[in-house]
Amino acid sequence: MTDDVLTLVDGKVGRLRLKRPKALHALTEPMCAAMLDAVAAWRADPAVELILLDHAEGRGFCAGGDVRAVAESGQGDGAAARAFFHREYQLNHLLFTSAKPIVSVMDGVVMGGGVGIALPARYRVATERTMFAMPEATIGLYPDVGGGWYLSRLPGRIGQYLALTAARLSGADAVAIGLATHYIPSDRLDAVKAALLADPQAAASILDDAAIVPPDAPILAQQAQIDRLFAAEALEDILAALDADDSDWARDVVAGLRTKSPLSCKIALRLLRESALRTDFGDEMRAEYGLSVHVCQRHDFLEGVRALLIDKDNAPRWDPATPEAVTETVLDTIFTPLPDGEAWEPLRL
Ligand code: QUE
Repeated sequence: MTDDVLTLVDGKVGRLRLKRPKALHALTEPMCAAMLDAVAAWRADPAVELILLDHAEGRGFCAGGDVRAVAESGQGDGAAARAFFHREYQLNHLLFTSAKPIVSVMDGVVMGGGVGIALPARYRVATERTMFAMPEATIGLYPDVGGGWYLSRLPGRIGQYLALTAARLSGADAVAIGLATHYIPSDRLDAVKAALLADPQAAASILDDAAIVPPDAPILAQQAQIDRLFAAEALEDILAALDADDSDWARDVVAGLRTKSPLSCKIALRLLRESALRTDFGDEMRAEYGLSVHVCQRHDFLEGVRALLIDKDNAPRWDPATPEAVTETVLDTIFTPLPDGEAWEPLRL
């Protein structure tokens, strides 16, 4: 049981409301378990016609997972870290496969674990406050929670760009590349939610009517450069292309990219290559769980959480320290599927 998320039925709408404002609604294992139980129950309940996912108070939407707790476990036997990822990915998968329409309200910060619960929704509402990112390479993780699936399906090389640089997108950017379906000013959200509760069957038209044409999306102005400079399969070649480009944009991007974990970046590139070929989201979650089991006990993740979130010195000492030092052998180990009995499995319904 947890007070950090509200799960309730309001009329014909099942509501999931993140309520952990002191941690920007970052997901804990009990929060994932509570949402999983609720969505599983609503699945078989004809009285629930729509699922509405938002944050209940304070700034939103969701900063990710409780990576401090995950890293603490990773320093020991890793059992709690594995339990967290297993449950979180079951939630991601149950939302993804939900036959009932879901509305996610991506108002405010939407990072990492927040992306994993927002993007499975059929209707994904961005606002002028949306700040979307997959920043895991900053802390020695990689874009999980279905990140391989979503990022590998974005236009051109935008997915690789987002995964490697942790670039932040605006709400307008999110709509422009299909991550969000509607752009609705945040001052209309209360009225939109009230309308959804009153007539959930009309969700599509309620959202269409409330949406406005988004402002210009900066990502579209950058896309040609992204597609060209992130075209290579190898991290070393992407860095070389950025170094050889004399635009201010490329200089800024490569400076940021060089602060990320080289191991995380190489995991991300290989994951996106493999995920693009998958046809089943369950296969994605099984593959990512295998990666997470390996990565959550490795140096870079423990060091990244220390440097960015605990000591906040923002000076992680990555190991391997350079892209060249990340061998195919170490990647092969990390990408080795888990044996039967340890592998991820969807919630049995
Ligand atoms: C990269 C990340 C995360 C991050 C910062 C990064 C992440 C995450 C959080 C986070 C932020 C605030 C909290 C919290 C967690 O920050 O995944 O509990 O209160 O969850 O650079 O991947």
